[in-house]
Amino acid sequence: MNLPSSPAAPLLGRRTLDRVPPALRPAVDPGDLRPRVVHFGLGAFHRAHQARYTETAAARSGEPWGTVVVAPRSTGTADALRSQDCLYSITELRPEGTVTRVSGAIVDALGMRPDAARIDGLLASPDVCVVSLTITEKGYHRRPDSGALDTAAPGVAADLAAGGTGVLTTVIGRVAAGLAARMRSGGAPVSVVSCDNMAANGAALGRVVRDFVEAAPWPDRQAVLDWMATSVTFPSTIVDRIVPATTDADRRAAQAALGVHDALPVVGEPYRQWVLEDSFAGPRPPWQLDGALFVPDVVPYQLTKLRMLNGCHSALAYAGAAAGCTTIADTLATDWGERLVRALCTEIAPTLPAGGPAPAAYAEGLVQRFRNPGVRHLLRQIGSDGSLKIPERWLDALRELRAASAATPVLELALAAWANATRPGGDGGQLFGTTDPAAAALHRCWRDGTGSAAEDTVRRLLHALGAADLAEDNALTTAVAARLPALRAGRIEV
Ligand code: CS2
Repeated sequence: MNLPSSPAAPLLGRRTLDRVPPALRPAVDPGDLRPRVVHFGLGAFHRAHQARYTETAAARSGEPWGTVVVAPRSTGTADALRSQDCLYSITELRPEGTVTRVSGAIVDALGMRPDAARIDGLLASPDVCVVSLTITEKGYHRRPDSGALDTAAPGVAADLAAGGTGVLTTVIGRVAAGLAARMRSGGAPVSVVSCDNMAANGAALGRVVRDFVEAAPWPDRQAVLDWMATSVTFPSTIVDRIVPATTDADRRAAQAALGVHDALPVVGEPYRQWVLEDSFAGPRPPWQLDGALFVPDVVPYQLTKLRMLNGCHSALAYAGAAAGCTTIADTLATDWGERLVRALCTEIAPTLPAGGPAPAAYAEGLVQRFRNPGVRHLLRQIGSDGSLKIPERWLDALRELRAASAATPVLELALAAWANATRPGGDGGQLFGTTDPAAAALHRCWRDGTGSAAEDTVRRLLHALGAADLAEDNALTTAVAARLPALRAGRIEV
């Protein structure tokens, strides 16, 4: 039975903190912190990852690094967080049991639309020197072919039509407007840090923010661009921690550990890592005090993580769905799961630049992390937004390998598993319950067109991903199509 935890217990907050066992209380008193970091996206991942690093950095340095979190769309989580004085718990899901602790990293929680003026004020304040983002791949509104800002995307077009000021709907518009406000009020340097799973995520973010400024009807937009060139950096980063969606069982367990009711607990695996490009424009939290790594070039780490961890995640998500599994741990318990992880890692290893983690040891680590029975990471969660994730995770590696005439059987299997999962389900959604902003276009790939052969469908699907080059690779589309019957029958042949 999945009963929610009892809201009748006193709510977590500053006044009830004395009921929480001392060892589980925050490492810092949020009252001692100041707003110095503004973070867009207050999902579980930020709260379990960057917020954790920032809290430790503040605690160990004694510097007042507090984070103001901004909810881009709904204000429900921000309101709920504020009603707990921005305190929430993090539970580490260790194979042998759980460890829960309250985090005090967050000093305020705002809604992007209702609090637009406050956010601009914060972004303009010289006290704030880091702006970070976890808004998922779709929050960047990049054109799949060029990576430029898609100014025709409805949210972006609406923000530009609104003059790029006031209440905006996209984070990219809000960040651009905030940077303009910062330049106009003194222009203290600032670092804007993407924490989303994209190759060269710093450059990708810098590009769309600059594109927004260029398209905005501001008379001083050229001055904003010139100032950005000298005073704003967009360091690339690799964030890593497996953070499954919180369940009612997690909420009950957090309440049992804390003795108070936490409406917003997060859970995550014990492992966490953060690698950052050492190119900050001004002061930043000393995240290295919590193990973050600052390096001159993040590319080897970034591609290893994207192609190995995230690449395997997506492959397991779609293959696992075909085989009737629910979680990543379920797939690792099959007779093909571990083989798929190891084979995909071996296949893509030659595409990884030197200087990152050793591929074989990394693959071994993945098998251990994915096996963790305490982590209920739903394949549905990982499989969602595939049209935006797959190009980052698989397609560049596939291009490189095919250009070198290397065999790519595992990436072909992965692509076929994704294709299989894009079939329309009975309820009009995607077959296995995943969601995708391109779902309607993907469904059409199964219906439209002149040819009915599976190769044609695969070709159309690759076009829908913006991969026209791969769509024209007949050997690839034939190999992918040949995998579909087994997948339809729930057989994973690695
Ligand atoms: C996952 C990631 O949902 C997904 O697509 O692959 O969220 C993954 O768990 C994290 O990147 C791990 O750091």
